[in-house]
Amino acid sequence: MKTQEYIQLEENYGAHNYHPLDVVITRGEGVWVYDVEGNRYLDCLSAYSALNQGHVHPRILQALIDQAQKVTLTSRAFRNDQLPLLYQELAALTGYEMALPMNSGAEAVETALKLARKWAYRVKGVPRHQAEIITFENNFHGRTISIISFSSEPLYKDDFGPFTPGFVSLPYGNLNAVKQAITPNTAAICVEPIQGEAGVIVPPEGFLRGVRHLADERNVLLIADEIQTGLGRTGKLFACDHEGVRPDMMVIGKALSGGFYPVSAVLADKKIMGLFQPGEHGSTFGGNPLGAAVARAALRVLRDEDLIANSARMGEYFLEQLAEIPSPHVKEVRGKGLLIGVELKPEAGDARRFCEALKDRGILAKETHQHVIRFAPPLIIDQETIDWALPKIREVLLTL
Ligand code: IF1
Repeated sequence: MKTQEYIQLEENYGAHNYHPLDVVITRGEGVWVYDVEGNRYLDCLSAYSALNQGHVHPRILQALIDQAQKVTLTSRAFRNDQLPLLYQELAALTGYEMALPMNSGAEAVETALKLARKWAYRVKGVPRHQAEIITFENNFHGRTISIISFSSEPLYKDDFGPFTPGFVSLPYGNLNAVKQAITPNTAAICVEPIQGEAGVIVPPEGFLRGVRHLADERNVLLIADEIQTGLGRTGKLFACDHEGVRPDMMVIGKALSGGFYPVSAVLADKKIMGLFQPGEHGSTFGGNPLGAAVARAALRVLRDEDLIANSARMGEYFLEQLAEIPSPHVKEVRGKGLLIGVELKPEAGDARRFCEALKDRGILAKETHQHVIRFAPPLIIDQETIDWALPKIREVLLTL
């Protein structure tokens, strides 16, 4: 079948909850993907940072195959021989004493919010069901009704009320607003260390440290959503590491499985994670041996191939080169590591047309919020590949 035939099927039978580029991918390998007509594209989205290790990484694929031939799912009613090892390896890698495994990022965020509320009632002494959680405008933490209840994006929220109460939304990066908003009922502050979906918004230097200090001072938990920014994406293991901040709860997902299988987790020390009692929380697939084996391999690849350092090096180079393009359309180039946003001036029109032009030149990137083109290739990318892409990106930014 040809591209248009696949598109027609998708349009006829699939919900239209996305507006994808008209490229039908049939194969992926490393930083490259191939469409049904055999065209090759550089993947500059990495499935929103789930593919830090690149497409179909052979070591993770082998771990998937090996485990799939043994046992894939035991439920948590019984135990399996992969989850304990993932726990141990996550603790060794991140320094958190415990983990709770889920599947999607949203499920892990919901888990963290539930745990923060429980901590508020059982430890801090907040009156039951009056816990408040501080979040930030233009956040993105997932698509569940509780999470979109504190979204500031009408598109994600407006038709889906009534909303879950107990959330306070503040201007991102505004430390004084946080200071003013904390009350005796504040359980936690939930923050993306860099706002990915909002357009790769990097907060002012010191913001995360300031939030950490306020949380300590006012007996409030700090939850960092590193589902997109974590596991090497910004040139450090976690984006919080750029400011030396250690959240009370770290939420991870996406690249935790190298794009092979939905695996997410909440990381915390025992004094917080130990609050969960048997039966209070869970999920059918959460902690399954197949996902655990895949996640173990994905973390091994991150370490063994030194992808965090490569992300820092290649990200610095890529951002520097993009910033030097004298495009009349570009307002700002920003980011950390290989999480880069090119913000266009409003008069440049919709960033989508730039992404369409990039696609025609063999580069797949995604616009976010109309004016920002996100460049987030797999962390395995090398300078030669970046140098292959730059003239094409330059041509689009200079000639459109
Ligand atoms: C979509 C956005 C990115 C995330 C952070 C939690 C989640 C995500 C920081 C939830 C997921 C994905 C979801 C996907 C597109 C993509 C996205 F555009 F939606 F916002 F990356 F920026 N925290 N982000 O980025 O994880 O439940 O999806 O596993 O929903 O369109 P999930």
